[in-house]
Amino acid sequence: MKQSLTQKILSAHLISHDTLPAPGTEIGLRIDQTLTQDATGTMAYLQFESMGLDTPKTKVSVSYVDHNMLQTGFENADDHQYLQSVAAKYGLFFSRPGNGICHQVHRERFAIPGDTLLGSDSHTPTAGGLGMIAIGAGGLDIAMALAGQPFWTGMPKVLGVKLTGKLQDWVTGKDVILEMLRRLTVKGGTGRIVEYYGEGAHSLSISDRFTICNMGAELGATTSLFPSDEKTKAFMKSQKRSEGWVEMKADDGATFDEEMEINLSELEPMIAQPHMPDAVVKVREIAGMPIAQACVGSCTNSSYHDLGISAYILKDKAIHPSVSFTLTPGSKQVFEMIARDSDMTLASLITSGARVLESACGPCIGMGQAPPSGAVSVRSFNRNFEGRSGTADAKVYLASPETTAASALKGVITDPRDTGIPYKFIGEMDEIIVNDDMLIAPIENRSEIAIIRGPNIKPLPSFTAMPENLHGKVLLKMADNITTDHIMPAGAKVLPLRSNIPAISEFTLVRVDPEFPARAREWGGGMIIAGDNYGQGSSREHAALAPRYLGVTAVVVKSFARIHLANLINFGILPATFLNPQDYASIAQGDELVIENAREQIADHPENITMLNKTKKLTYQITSPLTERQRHIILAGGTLAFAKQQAEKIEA
Ligand code: MIC
Ligand code: SF4
Repeated sequence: MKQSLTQKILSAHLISHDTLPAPGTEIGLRIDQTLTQDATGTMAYLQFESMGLDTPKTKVSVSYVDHNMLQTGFENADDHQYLQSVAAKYGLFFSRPGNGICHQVHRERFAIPGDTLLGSDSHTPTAGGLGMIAIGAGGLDIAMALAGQPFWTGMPKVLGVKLTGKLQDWVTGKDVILEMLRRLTVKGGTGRIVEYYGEGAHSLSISDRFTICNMGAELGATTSLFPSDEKTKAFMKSQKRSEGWVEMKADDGATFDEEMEINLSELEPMIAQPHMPDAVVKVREIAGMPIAQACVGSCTNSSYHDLGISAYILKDKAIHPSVSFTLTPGSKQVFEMIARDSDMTLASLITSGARVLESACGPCIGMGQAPPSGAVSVRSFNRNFEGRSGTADAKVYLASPETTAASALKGVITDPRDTGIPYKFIGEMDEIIVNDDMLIAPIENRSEIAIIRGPNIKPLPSFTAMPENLHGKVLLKMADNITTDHIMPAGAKVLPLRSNIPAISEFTLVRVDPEFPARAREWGGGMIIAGDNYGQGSSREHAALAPRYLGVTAVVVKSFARIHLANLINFGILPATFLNPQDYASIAQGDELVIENAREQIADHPENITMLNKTKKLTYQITSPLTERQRHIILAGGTLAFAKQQAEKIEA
């Protein structure tokens, strides 16, 4: 049978079945590599530690530090020390602060075509640009993969995207993924792996491929990937990793579950408007809008190409007086290359007045560089959720580095084709300085290594099993597209508390309702109601862990985003959707809800659970998308509790 590339890699890693089952069936995959970043890593390793193993079972596992880098107090630095000592103790690679953003460094130094990667960050699919199946997940799933457990997920549909034609000058991979978002929306990729193929796919530069796969996360896709071809080979050669290259592609004539086509020749520069990555229009439709800030960087667009083209646009010119322009090299490697190349890229950026930041997530996650009140900020990033920039009423637009730099130059949103600057192709460098001094490799003899736990590292909370009856009030009712940035905000104030659940839980849902944590405490926990695509965005398991800590027992919505759904199950919160979506309208905050014989209902018929609204005297049917395995997890009170139960059974 002719296979897609996705099917080839999935079948080679399938543990749960002999052959790939129908879409939707739960599958277990063998994981070759894992990555964590500091904001999710501390929890992942606290959980890994609690499993009592001494070495990871994966081929390669890397712990990065890139999110929590402001260090305005001891918290960030405590986390870094903890992570470095855990990596040393258990034999993981440790990427030191300053080495770069996890997804940029991982593609440079570790990604391998045909392998699987699981990362505790939703943009892990970036590595798909190299022909790898790379999936984002919660920290606990990473801990389980480190322990040699399979990664469980629904068998995705494969969406084949045939790319034809060739990009015009000034049009980029970012414009391709923005077009995908315009067509499919932030829900369009749910339950799917997006596989790009065709002549157009091979014509795209390697950095364009990474950008497209990175922002496939915004489509809600499980992951995205490109074939591994001559350009992949050249990239790996430049990284001195030629031995890892293999050609990988779909068989000629392979069919996909779903198909679509994009003619690259017809694309123009695109831009996503506030506050969703799918609110996409052509740049020319809104050109002329004054801006106060422009930022090039983030794991989407901080490659050598992205900085090089920004420098070229700004060469010998000053940034517009009303604009603050920040620029982040995605890794130490990129930083060094712009400092040493023959175009004097870094020097011309400094001349133009760019504010060059250290290699980290920075403004993308609200760690500094908040824009002025009500201002427009154009960013080459991947997310523009309300308030994420650190300024509640800022208006963030997402575009290519080309559009971002052109706008910084002109002071207004500008199509790069309208600057009058002649086009110049800037690719990745063939000759790269490869220096892994900031990557600490695992050592053999680790028994004497002690783990360092500063005061910011708090023990994991433990949770009890699901009670017989679930009974509680509706703590909050929300609309569609609630993001994990709503549920558990990031930014300079909250991010440092990622390894301190009691402290961070005080920020749960405050973006939607500042009274939420107090109410949850006063009412002794309760339930959450929301609309479609609940929990889209980040992989942060704190968006499940903190509500659980505050006593949330069930989340009933119209539909879920994939990673958040898995995180809820991992922490023993019952996730469910309305069998009759109209029922959503009849529930209000404060209503008293009861699921009688919850344990029995979940064990016997999770697809049809009866829930009573005692306040309105109504009965609802809700459905929980639980597999057999997940039912046991929910009943036990979460994945860790379940794993413990299993271990006790084996001992007994
Ligand atoms: C993000 O972009 O939202 C983050 C911060 O990288 C998150 C992870 C986190 O919340 O720590 C992600 O995308 O998973
Ligand atoms: Fe970091 Fe932003 Fe990428 Fe998340 S999206 S990993 S915060 S750069």
